[in-house]
Amino acid sequence: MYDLTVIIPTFNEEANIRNIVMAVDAVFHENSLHGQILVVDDNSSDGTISIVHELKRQKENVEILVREQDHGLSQSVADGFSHASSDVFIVIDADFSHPPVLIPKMYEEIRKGYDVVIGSRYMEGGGIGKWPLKRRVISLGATFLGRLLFPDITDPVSGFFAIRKGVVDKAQLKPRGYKILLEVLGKGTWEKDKEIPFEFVDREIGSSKLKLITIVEYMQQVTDIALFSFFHHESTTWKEWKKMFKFGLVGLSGIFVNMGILISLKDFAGFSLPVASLFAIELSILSNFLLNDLWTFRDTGTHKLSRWWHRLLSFQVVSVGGAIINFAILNGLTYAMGIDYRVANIIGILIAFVWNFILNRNLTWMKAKE
Ligand SMILES: Nc1nc2c(ncn2[C@@H]2O[C@H](COP(=O)(O)OP(=O)(O)OP(=O)(O)O)[C@@H](O)[C@H]2O)c(=O)[nH]1
Ligand SMILES: [Mg+2]
Repeated sequence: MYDLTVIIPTFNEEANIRNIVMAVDAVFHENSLHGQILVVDDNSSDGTISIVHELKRQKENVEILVREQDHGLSQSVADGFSHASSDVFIVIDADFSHPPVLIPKMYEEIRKGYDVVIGSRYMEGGGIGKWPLKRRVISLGATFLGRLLFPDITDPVSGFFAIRKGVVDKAQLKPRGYKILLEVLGKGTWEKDKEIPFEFVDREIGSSKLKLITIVEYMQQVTDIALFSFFHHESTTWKEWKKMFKFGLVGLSGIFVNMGILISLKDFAGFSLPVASLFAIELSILSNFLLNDLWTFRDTGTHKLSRWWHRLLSFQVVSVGGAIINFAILNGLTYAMGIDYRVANIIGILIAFVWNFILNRNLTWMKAKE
């Protein structure tokens, strides 16, 4: 049994593979680590596989897994997890983008009790070097989406990370695309994470395999993890996302209440449109309040701290503010910027929604003080 396994996914890396294996092995020696090197190759057509076989003859801690089906970086890393002979896995690119000298530090943090240790390009001290604009934008977009899921992690899509075996051994990973770390964070079992800054180094040799399809796959992955987390995760972040979702459902129900009352009062009770509409708006605000009070924010403990009519008053004021925002954005975008009024209204509704949620969350149903 080894102390740790360094997993190196490869696809046509004949120009780098020898050097990276040697560099990782040298780091093991310098730090007296009993480490395994597991190359997971997607049946490269160049000399990668034969070079690793040659290295394997010289070093008993080198292993190779050649995959012939289900080509893909994330799938390869996930296969690496199940073939590793240790309880700590560190994933590193073959092209020297990730500095092998950080391996002992990552291992040490795992030993200290962290479940996941991430090499971060986006925290202080980290960096992405001289990436062209397009790559920067794609990477920032991907990181931004990832951070919605894991707001405390600066680089949830890093390709350089260490995990304890227990994080993934029972996880139902659905690996695809490039961002295996996000899948591990989303589906794995872990509590403590730590990030270590590093400067991403652009590959000097060999070619990049990033394709546009990876962006589409990534969107699917984010959606999938979001759904999974919604039902399985009980962290503070996810509780807030759930509240926002419920708040949105209540908002939708309000549209039906509003329409129902408007139609009944106008067409059946003979009220004039302005009067019917005022009643419809006010009654939908009241029904939204009731549902949010009894359902969305039931678990906040606010009920013990404030009177119901204080909450109602606060909700009422915030809702009027939201309506004004909606009104101003709809008219502003339509008249001042010439944007289609339907698009303008959707933007107005979304911004008013965020306003309503944030203010009601923090004023009407403020978190109970612990
Ligand atoms: N097994 C396997 N490894 C892959 C695959 N695609 C990429 N890799 C490896 O994963 C690591 C990262 O891939 P890169 O092509 O360097 O991706 P990148 O860092 O985003 O792009 P560049 O550095 O610009 O090439 C490298 O070690 C690749 O050899 C794949 O489909 N299967
Ligand atoms: Mg690379």
